[in-house]
This record gives sequence, structure tokens and C-alpha cells, in this order.
Amino acid sequence: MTLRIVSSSAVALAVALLAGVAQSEPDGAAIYADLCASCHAETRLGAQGPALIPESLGRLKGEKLAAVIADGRPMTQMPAFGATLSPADIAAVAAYVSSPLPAPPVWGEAEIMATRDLRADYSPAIAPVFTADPMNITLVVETGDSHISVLDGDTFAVLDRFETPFAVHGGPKFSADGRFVFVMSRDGWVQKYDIWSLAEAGRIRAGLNSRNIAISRDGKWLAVANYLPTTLTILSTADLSVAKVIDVTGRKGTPSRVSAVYQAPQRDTFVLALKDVAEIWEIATSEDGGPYSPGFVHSNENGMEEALGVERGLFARRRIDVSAPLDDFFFSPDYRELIGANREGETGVVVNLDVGREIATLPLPGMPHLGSGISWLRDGRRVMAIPHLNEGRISVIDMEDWSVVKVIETSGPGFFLRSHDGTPYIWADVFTGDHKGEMHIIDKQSLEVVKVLTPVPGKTVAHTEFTRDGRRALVSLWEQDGAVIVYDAANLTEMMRLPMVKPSGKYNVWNKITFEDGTSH
Ligand code: DHE
Repeated sequence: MTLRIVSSSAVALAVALLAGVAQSEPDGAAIYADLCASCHAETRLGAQGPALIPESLGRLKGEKLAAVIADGRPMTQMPAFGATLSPADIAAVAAYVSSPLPAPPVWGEAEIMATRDLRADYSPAIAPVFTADPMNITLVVETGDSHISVLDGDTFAVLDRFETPFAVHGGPKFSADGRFVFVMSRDGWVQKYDIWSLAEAGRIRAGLNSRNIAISRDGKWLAVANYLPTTLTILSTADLSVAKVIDVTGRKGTPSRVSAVYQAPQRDTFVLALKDVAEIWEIATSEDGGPYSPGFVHSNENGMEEALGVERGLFARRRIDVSAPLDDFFFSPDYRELIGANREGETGVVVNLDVGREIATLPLPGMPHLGSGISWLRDGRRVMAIPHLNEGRISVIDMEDWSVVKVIETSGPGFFLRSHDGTPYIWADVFTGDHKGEMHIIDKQSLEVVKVLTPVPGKTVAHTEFTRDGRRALVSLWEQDGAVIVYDAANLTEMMRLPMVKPSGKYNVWNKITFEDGTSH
């Protein structure tokens, strides 16, 4: 009896001690569920934020990972938890996200197809169901409540407002006739919307953590760049079925995340930026391919494998070796040259896609954001401008001799540059810092800042889009209780405000389908 009493007290003591130990050691999984899962998903496979598993964290380990959790990531949605979590809490959650999943995620054709949801109530209209100019429609992505507003580009009336998947990122892509638009969310959902019918046609989850999409020149194929899994998913635009899932693996067998995919119309290809291997990939988007497609002979060593006929036809691949991985691209208007940068580096490289090799380097410090670059003609020469994500500078580069023409100083780091053939100005935002919300108006010829607009001091004001004729500039008041502010693009006066819920990017059908000078890809 006594023995039993002593024994049960000892057990109670041991339980209490163990509970104490458990309490003193933070539970990474519980912290994750509490603070991280809402953006990165309970499965850790990513949603608004990227997947947090070893395969996607790559080299982000140990102190570097702890620093991201403590300090957040500049120019992303990742907040700083240093004030909320102790160093031990941070170490625990870092260890948790660095641990492998019980089973590796599989997201192949079968899994993707199982998510396809074609709307039973959708029937395509035979003509636009509205009287507005279909070529001057502008879409406004409202990230605050996951919707897109469809604007009449002449009157700015809202023709429709439809729900999108959560956390849309990158520019929606239009079919060449401007009728359909495809929208992608960071957790890999792709939505097809029929502008003429003002109705969604369907959606499918093409990846678990995706970056952006591109449409082929003939409008038949939509490529989805994925971080997780390390694939490029190609969908048929007609019915959103999977045409091909391409595993992205470098020459030496290293799998690579796809940072972005772009349409190169003159080449009839998709061009892929790869995050983890020093290669650029080009994928043919037609059976026969154009003169620059991967199936044709190229006068370079890098193209030899394909030139010998190893890969030909639709979705044939060409690899171009580069000196380091490039995760952000800008293209010359003829798509013969690609300017690439790695956000962590200090230089950019120019790759000639015809010969398949680097032909020049550019000084590009301060996290250049090439994806937001624009180009135009200045004194008869084509120049390009790119913002820098961590300093108030815009680099202007001569695209003939690749010299730096000017570094324009602004009042803080900006995200987006926009212009239009019909305006003499570039509109450059300031996204972070004390001068957040200042929109710089820069003369395209003198390269001087001619005016700074501050529509709502202290509030984020970013991303400009123009009407088809370039006479009006639409700017996002990027707040939950936000607006699209419409300016007269010539005299720079405000004309009206359209209430919107945290509007981000805006996309004019005509400007996008004609690759208008001054718009991004
Ligand atoms: Fe973007 C476009 C990459 C963070 C809003 N962004 C792009 C494109 C790339 C890119 C490669 C061009 C793709 C296209 O349109 O087809 N963005 C990145 C990043 O690597 C970065 C810095 C980190 C990340 O988390 O991915 C990043 N981007 C952001 C944001 O934090 C922004 C401001 C808010 C958000 O919604 O995520 C943001 N990115 C945008 C927008 C575009 C974009 C609105 C389309 C601009 C356009 O005019 O086409």
C-alpha cells in the first residue's frame, strides 16, 4: 500500500516535472499554427506566403532563417516577429519549418486535374454583353478582399466585380484578342474569366506555390511557373486541362524552382527564369516553332543538344547556360535580348537569346526589379529604366551599348514603373520608407523628376496604368479602404477617385495585348 502511494506520488512528480520541461521548451508546431499557418497554410505547402518546407527553403537555414522570422522580409508581405516571439520561440519555429514533411508533396497531372472546376453556369456570349469599348477595359486587382473590378476605360464605370482566388500575384494575362483573361494566385490557382460574358469560366490548381503565368503567342497554352513542386505546368487555355507538367531539373540533376515565365511572342516560346540553377530555359509553343524556336539550329554551343534534334516540336526545351542563376528578367522589344539579375547580386547580365550566351554585364546594385522595367525611345535610341527594391534610385540604361545613361534619385524605394507612348512621363512610385506614397513624374527625354504627387500623405500609393490612349493615368491608393485615383496624364491633375479594397495592379486590355511601350510584361 505504502509502496503504491509512494509510487503514484513519484509518477505525479515526474508528470509535473515533464510538464514543466515541456512548458519551458517552446513548441514550434504550435507557434506555426498560431502565427504562420494563415499565410503559409497548415500543411506548410504555401498559400499567400511560400511553402515552408526544406525543399522550398533552399539555402535559407539557421541564423538566416531566424533573421527572416525576426525581421521580416523587405518588399514582401512577410512581417517581423522579433517583438512578438522570444529567440527560443523563433528557433523552435525555424526548426519546425526546416523539418521534412512526413511525405513529399506530389502535385502531378492527376492531382492538378482533380482540382479543375469548370463553371456549369458559364455559357460564352457571342458578343460583349456591354456597350463599352472592349479594347479599353481595365481590370483592377483588389487584394484586400480578393476581387477584380472590371472597369469601362472611358467612363470608369465598374461593369463587374468578381471573386478571385486568394492572394493574386503578377499581371493577369489576356488572350491575344483581349476576350479572355487568366489570373493566378500565389497558392497556384489559375482562374479563367470571359470579359465579353463578364463571367468566370473555371479554375484549376496548377501548382502548390506559384510565381506567375504566361500565355503563348497563339493563345492556346498557359504556362504556370511553380516554386513547389519544381515544375512548369502547361494548361490548355480552352478548357484548363493539363497539357504537360515539365519537371525542371538542371543539367547536373539539381531541381530548380521557376522564378518566372514570360511569353516571347516573336520567338514563339516561353522563357523561364530558374532560381536554383545557372540556366535559362526556352520552351517552344508551336509544333513547327518560329525561326528562333528550340527545334531550330542555333550557332552556339549551348544550343547544340537541341540543334541536333534531341528536342523538337511543341514544348521542346532549349537550355542556355549562364554564369549564375538569374531570377528576374527584362526583354528587348524584339525578344532577342534578355536582361537578367539575381536579387542578391550587384550586377545584371545581358543574354543574347539567338546565340544563347551572355554578351554584356551591367552594374545593378540595390535589388533591381527588372520585372517592373520599361523601355522607350529617347533621342532615337532605346533606353530602359528599372527601379531598385531597396533604394530610392531608378537606373536608366542604353539598350544599344548597355551603358548606364543616368541613375535618377527618388525619395525612396519603388516597386513599379509605368509609362505609355501617349505620355511624355514615367510614373514611379515609392513603396516603403518615410516618403511612402510619393509618386514621381519623370520626363522621358530629360530624365528629370518634374513633379512629385502625394495624393494621401503617408499612405501607400503605387502602380500606374494608362487608358488605351494614354490620356488618363490610374494609380492605386493601396490601402484596405483604398481607391483607384484617375489623373489627367497631361496636366497631372486628379480627376476622380473610385473606391476599391486595397487595389494593387491594374491592367488595360489594349496596352497589354499590344505590348504597349511603357507597360510591363
Ligand atoms: Fe511581384 C509582378 C516577383 C513581391 C505585386 N512580381 C511580378 C513579376 C515578378 C514578381 C517576377 C512579373 C510577373 C508577371 O507579371 O507575369 N514580386 C516578385 C518577387 O520576387 C517579390 C519581390 C517577392 C515575392 O514575395 O514574390 C514580389 N509583388 C510583390 C509584392 O509584395 C507585391 C507588391 C504585392 C503582392 O500582391 O504580392 C507584388 N508583382 C506585384 C504586381 C505585379 C507583380 C501587382 C504585376 C505588375 C504589372 O504591372 O504587371
